[in-house]
Amino acid sequence: MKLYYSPASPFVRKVLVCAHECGVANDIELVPTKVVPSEPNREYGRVTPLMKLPAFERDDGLVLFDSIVICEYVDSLSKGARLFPATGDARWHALRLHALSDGILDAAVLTRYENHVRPAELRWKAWSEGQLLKVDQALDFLEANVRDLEGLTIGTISVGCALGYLDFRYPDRPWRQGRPKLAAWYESFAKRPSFEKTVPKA
Ligand SMILES: N[C@@H](CCC(=O)N[C@@H](CS)C(=O)NCC(=O)O)C(=O)O
Repeated sequence: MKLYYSPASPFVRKVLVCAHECGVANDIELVPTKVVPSEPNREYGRVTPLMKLPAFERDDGLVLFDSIVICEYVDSLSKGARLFPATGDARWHALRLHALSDGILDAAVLTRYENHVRPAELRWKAWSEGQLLKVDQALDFLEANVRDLEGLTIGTISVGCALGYLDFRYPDRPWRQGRPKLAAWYESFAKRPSFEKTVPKA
C-alpha cells in the first residue's frame, strides 16, 4: 500500500495518525509528492485526477481519495483502535467534528495559498478575511462544545490535526487566546505518540 505524501499536509497527517492508531503505519509505503495548485503535477495527475494530497494506492492498484475515504479504509484494516463509530449518535458526533475540522483546514490551506503562492498584486484581502472568519468561528464552536471532544475517533483526530496545522502555518494567529478549554484539551491530546510522530515539517 502506498500513501502519496507531504510532511506539511494536514490532510496527509490525518491519514498517518489513523494509520498509527490502527497499527498499520508500517504496512504503508510513503511516496513523497509535490503539489502546488499553480504548478499542476501532471505525473501525479495519472495517479489522481484532482492532483491533491493525500492519495492512497491499495496493493490491487485501486487508488482512494480524499483523506476521509482513506482514513475509513485504514480503519477497516485496523489491528487496534476503531476510529469510525459504526452507528448511533457517536457516529454523527464524530463525523460532525471531522466536517468542522476539514472546514478549518480547507479555509486555512486556501488562505495560505492566497497569501504565499498567489502573486502579491492579485491577492484579495476581503476573501482571506472571510476564510479566516470561518476558522475563528469554528474554533469558538469547539471551545463552546469541548465536551464533544471525547475519546479517540476520526472526529477528535481531525480536530487535533487542524489545531496542529494552525500552530505550524499560523503562529502569528494565537488560536489558544480566549479558548482555554480547547487549549487544555489539545495539550493533552497532542501527546499521543501518533501525533508526536507526525508533527508537520516544511
Ligand atoms: N478534501 C481533500 C483536501 C486535500 C487538499 O486540499 N490537499 C492539499 C495539500 S494540504 C493539496 O493537495 N493542494 C493542492 C491543490 O489544491 O492543488 C482531502 O481531504 O483529501
